[in-house]
Amino acid sequence: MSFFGKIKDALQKTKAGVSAKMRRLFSKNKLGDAFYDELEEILISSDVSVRTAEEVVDEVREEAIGGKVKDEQFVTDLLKDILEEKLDEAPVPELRYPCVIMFVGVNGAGKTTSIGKVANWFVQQGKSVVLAAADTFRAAAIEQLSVWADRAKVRIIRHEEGSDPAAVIFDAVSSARARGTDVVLVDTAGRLQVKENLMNELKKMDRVVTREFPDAAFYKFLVLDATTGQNAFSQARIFGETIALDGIVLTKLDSSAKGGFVFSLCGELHVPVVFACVGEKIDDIAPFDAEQFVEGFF
Ligand SMILES: Nc1nc2c(ncn2[C@@H]2O[C@H](COP(=O)(O)OP(=O)(O)OP(=O)(O)O)[C@@H](O)[C@H]2O)c(=O)[nH]1
Ligand SMILES: [Mg+2]
Repeated sequence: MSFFGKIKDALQKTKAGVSAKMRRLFSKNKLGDAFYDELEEILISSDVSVRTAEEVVDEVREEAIGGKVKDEQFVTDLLKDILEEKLDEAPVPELRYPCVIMFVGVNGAGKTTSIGKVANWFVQQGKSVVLAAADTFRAAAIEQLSVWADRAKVRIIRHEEGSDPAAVIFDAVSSARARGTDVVLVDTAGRLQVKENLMNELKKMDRVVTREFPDAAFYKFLVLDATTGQNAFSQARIFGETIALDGIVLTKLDSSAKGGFVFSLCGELHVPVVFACVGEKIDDIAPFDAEQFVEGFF
């Protein structure tokens, strides 16, 4: 199946849900307060945040006041446009090279797996890549990343389990600078947003890159498990308070995610989704496509 097919498939459950609910909404309501309340409910039940759902419904209401809203198809198209505009509020940055991309996120979000896929994607774009195994918390994490380095056929910089992650990053960026490597992908240990010491460790890693490789563009991507719904949105908000986030990698879209929180990520936090992942294999990844995502959502 093509990647687009997989995304569509992945969001199919939501699609079925949203369109069926929209049909019901139209069959029993005329435009009015009850209609708009229920429309808001439909969005919220698809993991759109309350604030974004309110904004979206207000926009539909404004169009309706002008007497322009006619039928179900019209409202659906209007909603698609409004939601796509939300995604456009956080445009994906044009990547500059050389660059360092640090992947952060809570435990099990899919950081290590995504790095393997992203490494392979960059190789396919003709870029040279090195991985930094800065999740030194457990030996298994270093081994796991090494397996992905082999699969993607890229270099990896690794230290002993328990060593300082900042030292791994230091070595990786020094090596990249010396060899003229295009992309450094940094794996980090999963951390809960509430653990202050772990969040401080992220800040330290952040400083090492800025200091040791000032010529490189430096991006921080938050990896979010799409199946966690609105919780993913609050993770983004809290991580964003510790380090400036440049992008989101959305994982597990194959596992019945509703995906509505993505509109809030872009519309409220202004952090773009850069990559979308739909499985555990190396090519189960593609750059995020706003239009396609919105189509899949309905
Ligand atoms: N179905 C599915 N599974 C995924 C996807 N991405 C990652 N996984 C799985 O999710 C689990 C966790 O992935 P990891 O890459 O180890 O996650 P992590 O964020 O590095 O985890 P920690 O290092 O423990 O914090 C693994 O079993 C992956 O195979 C995806 O897009 N789809
Ligand atoms: Mg990991």
